[in-house]
Amino acid sequence: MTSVIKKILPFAAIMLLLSFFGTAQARPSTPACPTGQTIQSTLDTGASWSMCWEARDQEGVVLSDIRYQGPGQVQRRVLGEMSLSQIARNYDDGSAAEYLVTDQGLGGNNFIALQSSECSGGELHYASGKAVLCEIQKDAGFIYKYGTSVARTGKVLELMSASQLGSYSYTVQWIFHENGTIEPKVGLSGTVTKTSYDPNFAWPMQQDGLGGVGFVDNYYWRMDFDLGTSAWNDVAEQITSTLDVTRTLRSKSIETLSNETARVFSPESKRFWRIRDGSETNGVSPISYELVMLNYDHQSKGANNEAWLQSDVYFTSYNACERFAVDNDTSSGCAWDISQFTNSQGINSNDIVVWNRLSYHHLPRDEDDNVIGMRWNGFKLLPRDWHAQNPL
Ligand SMILES: [Ca+2]
Ligand SMILES: [Ca+2]
Ligand SMILES: [Ca+2]
Ligand SMILES: [Ca+2]
Repeated sequence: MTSVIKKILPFAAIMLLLSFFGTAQARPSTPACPTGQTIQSTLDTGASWSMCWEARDQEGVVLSDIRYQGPGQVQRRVLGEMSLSQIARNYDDGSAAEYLVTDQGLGGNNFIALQSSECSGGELHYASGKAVLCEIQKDAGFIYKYGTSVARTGKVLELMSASQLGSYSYTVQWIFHENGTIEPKVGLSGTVTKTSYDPNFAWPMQQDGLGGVGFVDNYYWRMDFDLGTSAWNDVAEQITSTLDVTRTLRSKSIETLSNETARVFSPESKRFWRIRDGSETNGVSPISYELVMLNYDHQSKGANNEAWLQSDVYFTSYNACERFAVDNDTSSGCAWDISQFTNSQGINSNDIVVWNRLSYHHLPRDEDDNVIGMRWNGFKLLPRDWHAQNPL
């Protein structure tokens, strides 16, 4: 190596660092949130999460500019915005459908004021003077464990709000793990008010045979993935691992979703989806997040051919007025439901929004008399190749 090159190399390295920090400056290390709306949490391993939160009348607590940083790693944005965008309820007795997020709203007066005892060790956040959000770290148990001597435990960041809609209540949680996993959850509780003596629809709860009428809630989460620096270069992929005719070989295939599409989960083909960045890598592979379906046991298409119940996951091109999966405001030129949002616009290397639906059939039982034990439904967003090796 000539002495000239030896002199140039450190200079080039400094310029590279300068350009890196120059980029980092344009993209601040913590989200630029309105005053008092920032959440910044560093967990046991040094992994950290930062984001903004906002209280809306309809969706309740909405999170935005969500960024994850593994210990000693680069901080990267994961999501531009994430919300529980609708709870569509159909009673078993054929009563008119209810759209709880838009009809009643999870926020405003329907927020349940949280007690400091419910957030002990954490921090309460306020909207219009009411404590509506608990930010807290909790023990998460093992991050990994093998052999007799290798184990690591850690914490999770848990954000929790709760809403009272008539006699029913919904507790909304967002759980952020040390390893970058995000876990959105919603818990149903409250009291059963819709009752009937008709055993076709109601499960008897009183001595005279009066019972609670069953219903199906369809929860829809809206996730505006904006991976890395650019929100405009994300790619959605469907991955399947399908058995051949001999049922001895399981072959992987990856399909890029070129246009907006609605898809159905398939345990048989191990179908799942991921959003990956169009350019940023972990040094080898593109950074991405995959959708892990949980609580799929009640998933159903509904009884009335509702277009918005025919698929499980929807991939759309970002459109600001597409806020609610069903019963969306059409006055601003947007469509009414996700099946209409999904109208074949191109999404390959674009600003993508993912909508996930989970059905839950609540058939009351005697133990729901006189308060419904919490029933949780949720799923996970799991980093895939976010790091070139386990960051913890
Ligand atoms: Ca009873
Ligand atoms: Ca991107
Ligand atoms: Ca569209
Ligand atoms: Ca996006």
